[in-house]
Amino acid sequence: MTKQKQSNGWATEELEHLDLGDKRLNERLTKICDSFSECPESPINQSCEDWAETKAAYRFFKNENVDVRDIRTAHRLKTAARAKKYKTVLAIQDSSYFIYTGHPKTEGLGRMSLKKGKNVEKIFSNGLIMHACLAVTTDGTPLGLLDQQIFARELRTAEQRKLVDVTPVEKKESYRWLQSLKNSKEVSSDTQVVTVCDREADFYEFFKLSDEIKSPVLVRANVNRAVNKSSRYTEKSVVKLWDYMAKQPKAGTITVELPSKRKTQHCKERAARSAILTIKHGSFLLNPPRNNIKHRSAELSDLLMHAVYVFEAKPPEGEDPVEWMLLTNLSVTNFSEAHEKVLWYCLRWRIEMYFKVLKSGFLVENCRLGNADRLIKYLTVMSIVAWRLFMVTLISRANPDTPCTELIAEHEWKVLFMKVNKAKCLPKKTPSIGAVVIWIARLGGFLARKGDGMPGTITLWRGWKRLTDLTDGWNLALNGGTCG
Ligand SMILES: [Mn+2]
Repeated sequence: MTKQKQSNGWATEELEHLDLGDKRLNERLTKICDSFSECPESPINQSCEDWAETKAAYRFFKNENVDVRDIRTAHRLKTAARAKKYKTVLAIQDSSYFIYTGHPKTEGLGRMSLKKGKNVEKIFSNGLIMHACLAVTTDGTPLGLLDQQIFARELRTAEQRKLVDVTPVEKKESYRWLQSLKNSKEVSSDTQVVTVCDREADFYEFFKLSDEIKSPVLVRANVNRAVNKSSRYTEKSVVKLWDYMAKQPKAGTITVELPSKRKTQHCKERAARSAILTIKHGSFLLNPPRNNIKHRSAELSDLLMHAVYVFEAKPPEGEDPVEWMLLTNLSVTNFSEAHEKVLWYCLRWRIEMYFKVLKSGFLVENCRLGNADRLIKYLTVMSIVAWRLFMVTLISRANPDTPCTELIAEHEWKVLFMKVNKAKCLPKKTPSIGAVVIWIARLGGFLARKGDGMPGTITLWRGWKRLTDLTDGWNLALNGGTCG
């Protein structure tokens, strides 16, 4: 017999606008989300409670009538509603590769080249690209996805690669940045939505669209382009962005704590250190690229942009100086406006953490669904579950005083309290999210000693899983633990 579980209802609420065209499908997805959020790192068959449920989950991902866009829309609407409560929300875009090389039977995956170094031959892997736009408050709480695209890359021929300059942006893979910018604009109301991207989004069309649809962006500069050119063909006395910004007066300094960095293909190792950074800001005209195909048919305008240049004037010996050039079309006229942009850009890291939750935490690359369409559905669903857990982790840091009933059910915090505190009586007041998250993490092995910092997402859901086992027991033996 299947035991009836008391769900805390987050999935029911999150998917309230879901319309897959069939009530039973809606209900099935809600159930799947609940199951996955209880043991997100397990394969489908272990996440689901019994064989019938497992079969139903597989059937759901196989069902061709399920349109992932409907799932995204439901989550997007809720995300937009959450965003409405804030004056400013950051829409952080980034792409990540999901590798399914070890699954030769999976159909429809794109080949991606993962070049290992100059002298190494190209190595290809099979996989999918996820481009996501994560809404985050300016104090760092993730609100959900405002946009998501998951697709298999089409390999370009050598001929196509040569044609890059003359390909209109709509035909390039970089179009996904524009698409997400448009889609996140659609949901904004009175809230100011600022799109934040890394160097990949530093291209003229992106800034141009941002101006056109009045949806501001903050992007790290990638190209040391000539700026303030008086005409498209000016050659003489052109000034490059970095030189131009170096000449601006110093606006102030900030001290930041740099986390340690592991060695990667592109960066050397770095020990954690505290760095004093100089901030400069300035405005310039961003000129359209000379070889843009659209010059043929349209007049491309210069764009008024603002740059915030942040650099470490005196790095420790042997260390690379920290340096960021940030570009925005929001006006930056003083130190505090410049500093704010730096803080916003620092929150871009949230999307990297989010992808990490999906990959190293939820192990979504281990999923063995037989073709790309099914994997895309699965990744879409897991993305919502991952956001939920990620948010719980972070909200406990940003707003620890919120009552915990915003996140978990009454019976859950009660069981948790009794277990972790080995107590016989319950407190009269609902505990805060901050307290509850520490308790959940302690179930997951977190020691909560001085200096342990805040628990990570992975420890947290290990605790979450144990809590689910415990509340199952609680459901069976209700009416315990109340005293006068
Ligand atoms: Mn990126």
